[in-house]
Amino acid sequence: MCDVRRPPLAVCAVLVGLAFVVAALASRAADASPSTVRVVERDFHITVVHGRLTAGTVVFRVTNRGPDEHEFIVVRADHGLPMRPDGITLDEEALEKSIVGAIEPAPAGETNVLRLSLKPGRYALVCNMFGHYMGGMHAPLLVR
Ligand SMILES: [Cu+2]
Repeated sequence: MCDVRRPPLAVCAVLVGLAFVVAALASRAADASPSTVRVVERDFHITVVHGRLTAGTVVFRVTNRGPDEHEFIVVRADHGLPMRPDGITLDEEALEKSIVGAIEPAPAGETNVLRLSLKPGRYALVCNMFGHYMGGMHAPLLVR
């Protein structure tokens, strides 16, 4: 890397030092990258895999394994979730202010990405297509 006949050794030492600084900055940038939540939906279950989630940008990668279409809704759930009078689906009108993001119903085999900025709190990940929530398509999510 350094030709000792021309640049003095001190210059080499500075260059090596700079390389360490750049590497340290690069690893710090990697630490600040958004949290990723891997979600797999199927009839009628939601599987969620993630590490420790802290407030800030969270990227959801949602795959529908089908066979039915499924939607994906992220909703604040600090105080429970209200049902519609039918007792089968969540009352999305009542939840309007609590819904932080959603992916429209997607066919089996599709993967969609949803990028959200989340505050600390308890959330629920749900599919609220008719009967799907009651069928088991909900999972909790905690953001610290
Ligand atoms: Cu569904």
